[in-house]
Amino acid sequence: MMDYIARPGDPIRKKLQRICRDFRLKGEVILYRRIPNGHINEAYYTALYDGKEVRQYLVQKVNWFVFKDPITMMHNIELITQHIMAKERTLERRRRLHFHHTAEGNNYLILGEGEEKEFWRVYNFVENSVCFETSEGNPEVLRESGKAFGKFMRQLQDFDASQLVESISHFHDTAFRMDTFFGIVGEDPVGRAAGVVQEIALIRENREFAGTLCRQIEAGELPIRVTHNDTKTNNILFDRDTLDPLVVIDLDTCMPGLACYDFGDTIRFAACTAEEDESDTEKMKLDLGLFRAYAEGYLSQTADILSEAEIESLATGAAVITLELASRFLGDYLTGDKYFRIDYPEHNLVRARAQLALFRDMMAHMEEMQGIVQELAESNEE
Ligand code: GN1
Ligand code: MG
Repeated sequence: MMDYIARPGDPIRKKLQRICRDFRLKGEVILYRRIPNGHINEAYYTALYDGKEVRQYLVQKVNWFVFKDPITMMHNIELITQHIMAKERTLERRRRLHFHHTAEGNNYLILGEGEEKEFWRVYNFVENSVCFETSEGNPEVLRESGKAFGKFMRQLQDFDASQLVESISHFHDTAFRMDTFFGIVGEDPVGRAAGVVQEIALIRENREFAGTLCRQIEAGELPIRVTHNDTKTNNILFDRDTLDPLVVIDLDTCMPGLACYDFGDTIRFAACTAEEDESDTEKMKLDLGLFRAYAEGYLSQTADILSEAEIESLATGAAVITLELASRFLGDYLTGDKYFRIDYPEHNLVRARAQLALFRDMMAHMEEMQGIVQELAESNEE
């Protein structure tokens, strides 16, 4: 990763300096670095020096196209972080998310006007931490991630969900996502549908299955909880030396949802044999050893609070969310790549194909996944 020694005339440095000043942070920007993780927002590690001390921050531009009402979203985040803090009063600084405030008392800053408007926020940079873009085949990473996301949901058990406004409506409403996807296919706005007939057909064949969890919500079988909704392993910061999970980050989509989507999204992202955007779909498989490790960690924190139906839904959640994301990536490809940041022209298509390959493999191993979850849930009861 590149460090940029911040030079006085550099426009990014200038902007970061201005933002830091508005957040009442002392010192000059001496170093910054673009953080490459995430497909939506834009983040910079930023170091300030005030003549005595170097202080480090995370300065982030929120994607206004994706988050239509970021002020309300920041209010959600404030409530959530306060709730966690109130429970864990002795939490050391590295284990917390702390957002800075402007002189007006806002945890955000709006720069520019009209089409040029930008939404910025600043929070603490967690020193000596790492996040994982894949599990690197290491079951410990999965086990610890399971504990961290399980604990996160546990901490929000008694949080009044009615206080939260959905930052993106229908975010994990898979039936709605399917309707949206087939709407895009019908319109075919940039003329790409003819090139992805097989992928569309595979999603169509599984459209009924995709609605499974939505039907269970409607039937009152699955409770709505406050969930994270974006549980990739890169949304946990780990201690670089001990691999102890320090803090769950990226709370932008924290809102009412299903436990099994949170469970399933880490499985999708990290309990597999290749990265989210692997171009060789043969390499994209579910790894049942990693699945077990995550389920162990997750259930160690949640087995006593999840209902039987929720426990049964965990493996289904992995397959449903993988199919849902495949439809989102492919939908974005068919729309001309407006939502997810891409590194090359067919990136969203490659991502969609990788997710579809993983989905198929998950369906082929559904019974094994379910068996592992049941076995672990029972052993947690003992
Ligand atoms: C996006 O921004 P990032 O990378 O944490 C997306 C998630 C997807 C994920 C796929 C707000 O998350 O829903 O699962 O990409 N976030 C939003 O990697 O759409
Ligand atoms: Mg993220």
